[in-house]
Amino acid sequence: MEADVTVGFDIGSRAKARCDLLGVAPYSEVEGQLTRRFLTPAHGAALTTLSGWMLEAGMSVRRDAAANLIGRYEGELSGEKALIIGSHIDSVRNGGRYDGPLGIMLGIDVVEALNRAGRRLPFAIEVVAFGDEEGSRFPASMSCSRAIAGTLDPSALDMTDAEGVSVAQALKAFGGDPDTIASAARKPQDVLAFLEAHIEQGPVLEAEGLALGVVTAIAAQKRLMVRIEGTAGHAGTTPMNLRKDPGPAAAEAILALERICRAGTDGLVGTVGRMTALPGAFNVIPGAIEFSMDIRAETSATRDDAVLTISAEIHAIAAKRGLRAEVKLMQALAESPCDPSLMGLLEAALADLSLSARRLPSGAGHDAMVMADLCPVAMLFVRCEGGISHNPAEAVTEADCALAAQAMLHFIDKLERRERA
Ligand code: HGY
Ligand code: MN
Ligand code: MN
Repeated sequence: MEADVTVGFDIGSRAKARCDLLGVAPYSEVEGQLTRRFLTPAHGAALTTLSGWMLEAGMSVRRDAAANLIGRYEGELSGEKALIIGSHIDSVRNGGRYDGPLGIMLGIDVVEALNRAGRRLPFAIEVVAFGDEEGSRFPASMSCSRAIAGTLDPSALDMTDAEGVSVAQALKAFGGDPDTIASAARKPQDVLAFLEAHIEQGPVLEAEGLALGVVTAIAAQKRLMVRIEGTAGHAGTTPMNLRKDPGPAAAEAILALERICRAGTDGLVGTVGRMTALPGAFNVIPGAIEFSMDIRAETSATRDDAVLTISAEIHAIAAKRGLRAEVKLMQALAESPCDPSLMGLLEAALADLSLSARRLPSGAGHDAMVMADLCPVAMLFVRCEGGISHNPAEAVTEADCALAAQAMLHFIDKLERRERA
């Protein structure tokens, strides 16, 4: 089937519409915005609706022990190794509708197009909705793709959310099975490749007037928690020169992080996304300040140098003020290159559509960087308005989503030819 034929439904733009449909309650925890964290009722509602769409598209559907939703479209023979197409269904707090879900919906659209054309391939296709890519509920992220890749550290199940609920407890309540989570791991011989379509979450494609891009590699990242401890005290009676206040120290530390990252190279970026003063009262000098650090660069070496430099400055700032600082590593993800031969197939697919194949790195993390431990991976970027993401203003066009679906069908054509050669 030449991929450009109409397939009986608006392939690609339907994918966008479905992301919009899942952008509101009950698929969000909060009225009027999209917050869909791992193992919440909103996550469950989304999996129920996605299951129906996967079945309609001609797939069988199952959930694994890690609460991944997996649709499977068999190849010519059953039990064939699979091309996995997928992305994450969870969101950041008050996030956008397309960061994650678009890659799942495009996968469903592509399978439905094949199914409606009665087409079977020398490989199966699986569409996967990973439940925890953002790490917006628990401190670590990527636990679902790690479970599939067989790289999940069991200690991740002990991590707790702000209410003290552990991943294991939440998983059990959700219908997953922490005790058999190792069963979610796929064998490398059962997986042909992983393809993730995702919004770029950056400004490059839009600035160059391009709808789609081919990802070369995904940046290395580290997540750390910093705690600076002083002495809690009365805000009214404690003279300024007698305070052990961690607040100004945290401010100095965050300015140091900004200075070090601004001066960096290799795409170095640093972010403090979460900060808490404890005990957190108007009239109490904080006893401690806790804040998160998200440090990324195109290579782990640059990332690690920056983490060491920033941590040393934090300890020096604390010492100068007679305070105590702790910097705790929560998660490390190494940079992850995409597979050159799959990138070539993606570029050829874009050429079929008379689209230039802009190669670009991803500063954002993706499940693809974890799946790369299991199989060769490829990522297709879709232009997003203003490069805005992790923000309700995140936007894509129907036309670009339709082009992405066509590119994925052409990619599959080429993968089929390669597998039959
Ligand atoms: O943080 C990231 O880069 C991704 O959105 N989880
Ligand atoms: Mn994402
Ligand atoms: Mn994201």
